[in-house]
Amino acid sequence: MKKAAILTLSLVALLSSCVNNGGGQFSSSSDSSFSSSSSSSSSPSSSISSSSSSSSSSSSSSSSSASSSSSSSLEPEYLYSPSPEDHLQVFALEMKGTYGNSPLFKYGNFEILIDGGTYNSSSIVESALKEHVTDGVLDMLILTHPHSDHYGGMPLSVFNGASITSIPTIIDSGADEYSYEGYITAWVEGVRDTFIDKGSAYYPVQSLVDGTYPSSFLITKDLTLTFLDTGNYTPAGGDGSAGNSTSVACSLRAGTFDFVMVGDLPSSEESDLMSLNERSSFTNEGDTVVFKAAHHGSPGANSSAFMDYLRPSYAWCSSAITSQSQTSSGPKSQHPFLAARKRIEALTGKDNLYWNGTMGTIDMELDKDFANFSIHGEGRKAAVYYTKSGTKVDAAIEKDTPLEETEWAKSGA
Ligand SMILES: [Ca+2]
Repeated sequence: MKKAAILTLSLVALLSSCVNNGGGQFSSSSDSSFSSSSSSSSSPSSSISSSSSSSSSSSSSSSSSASSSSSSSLEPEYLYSPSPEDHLQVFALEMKGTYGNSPLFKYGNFEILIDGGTYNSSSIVESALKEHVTDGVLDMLILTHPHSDHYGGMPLSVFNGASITSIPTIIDSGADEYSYEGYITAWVEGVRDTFIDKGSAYYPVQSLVDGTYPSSFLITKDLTLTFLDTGNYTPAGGDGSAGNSTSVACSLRAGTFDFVMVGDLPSSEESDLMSLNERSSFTNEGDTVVFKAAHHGSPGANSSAFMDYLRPSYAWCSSAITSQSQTSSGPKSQHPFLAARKRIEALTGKDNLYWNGTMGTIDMELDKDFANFSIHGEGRKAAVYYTKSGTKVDAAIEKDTPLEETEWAKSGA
């Protein structure tokens, strides 16, 4: 019941938020229970679109004042109108405490945050939002799955502290329930419901891959966010106890670059993703794939088969160095584990795998023509570590260093 209320609200919210953005509305690719009780009089168009061609479909609502645009011959409407100098920046935020994951994408005034790391990382997330979301509108917020190293660093206070006044689109794995109460209070009731009440459109990811809504969000003509079916998403309003397996998988295409992220998806579910999605459904032959290592570089993810399927040219790992990560003989093995690194590097090469444990926040950037790609670290601030001989490793020296060239990796960790 609550689910239905939220979804109905969401529909209205999406329509109003799109109007506020000056962008389009959505086109439903099939009749849906989600949209049935809506009273909207707006006509459907296409700021999100199905990845399988045909866009302008009909709505189940009986729109009385169908106006302007719903012919398939028209240009699709995009969520964002870019300025000439806009270019893509990706900030893989430095994390504190174990694990943690939080990339922030920024294209002009359009931002997407995916997860927020652990509670310890909240000040980093808040600072990043303050610095980069200058219009107060965080355009999309995605929580990949209901684990605290993903939602813990982005409680409501973080968004309030960063003066985020609206989040037009929220997407998560679909869980309303989880055994850990913190998920309900911090995420479901804390962030999600609060912003839905303020007008956010909310999509459980299952509704983006089962035909209820289109699977792609058209941000600009060069920027598209596509959600990939894994066959393992939590039904809307369900229990998220399957955890990592329910992780949201998506790919952000920017020109000929594709940023692929699958949360903490384990290898068996990577296989499910491969069987359900042709690689060509989200990336073109010859595109450059940039991969966020699955599950912080866990050996139980990032399978060789998945790497062969994705064929990444670059990858980054998101996890933190902690005080527990040292032994008297130097760094000890932790995420990202060597077995996973080797499987990723079989495709990227050793020089193109990066880790924000040693680099701090990783800044990735494409120029405005989507031609030149660069990766730099801002420098590790959250942690210190020592070599086997007890020498403190200077953060500044390793800020741009690929993972296998760091003192950490050279120690055998
Ligand atoms: Ca914005």
